[in-house]
Amino acid sequence: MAIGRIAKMGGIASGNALMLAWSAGAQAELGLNMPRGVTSISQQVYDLHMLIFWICVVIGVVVFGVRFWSIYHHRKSLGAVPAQFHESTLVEVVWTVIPMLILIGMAVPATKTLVSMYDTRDAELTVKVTGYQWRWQYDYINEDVGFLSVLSTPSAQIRNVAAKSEHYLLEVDNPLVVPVGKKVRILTTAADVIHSWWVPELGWKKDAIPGFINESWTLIEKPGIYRGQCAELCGKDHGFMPIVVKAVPEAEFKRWLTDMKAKSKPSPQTARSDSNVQTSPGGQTL
Ligand SMILES: [Cu+2]
Repeated sequence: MAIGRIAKMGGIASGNALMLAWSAGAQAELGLNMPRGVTSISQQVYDLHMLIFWICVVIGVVVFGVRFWSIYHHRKSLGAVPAQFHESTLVEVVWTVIPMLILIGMAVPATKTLVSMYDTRDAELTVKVTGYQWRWQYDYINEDVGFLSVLSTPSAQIRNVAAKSEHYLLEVDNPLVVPVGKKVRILTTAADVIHSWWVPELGWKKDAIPGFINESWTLIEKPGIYRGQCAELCGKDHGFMPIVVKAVPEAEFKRWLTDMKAKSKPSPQTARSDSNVQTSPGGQTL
């Protein structure tokens, strides 16, 4: 009796622990799930992911439920006798039609999300992102603004001779600055090997391939700093080319753009001496 009660209490306790583990807070802390993100696309991607996840959970529960029920209720000790039949048209129709309906039910929302992810029309700003070993170049198309974005974590932290900072390996000297509430088209390419531009809060990841331009877009609704990394193994310093996106109100963005234009304007003397010299992003003369 006492053992039964203890077992029951143990069951309740482990049930509660399981529920706790499943609470949203616990999930966020453990980082088990993908982030909801800060754009309408990232929310759509998250909702789609959860929808497909729960469909899979229901399929799993139903299939394993029927299986375990059948094993238990048709066990040999009860004297179960297997049915003898072959080629049941009804069974074949049922196990073809049900998965087909499930797949169509998944394909409709997935296609809708994909179509909106690829719809780069009416973008108000275009930024070209170029991957290099091991840094990113951001060019604001038609704005004459372009710069390199390089890891800014001090090497002492990397060599473990200084304490690690809060955004260790996820900080850069020049972040990509974009206005909030504006549709920004992002063209991704690379100049040496394949990289991948990935900021989880934006809801997508885009390969940066030499010779190709991949298109995507984002519309960030909340000002903030969003961090990501190169997501394609691209060489020895692959882990040292983070991405930082700074989303700011439009007025602040315009001020920043004006400052950058003023900064990037070469002085007449430099323009003259550099007129026939091309430089690589690393600064080496080509
Ligand atoms: Cu890379």
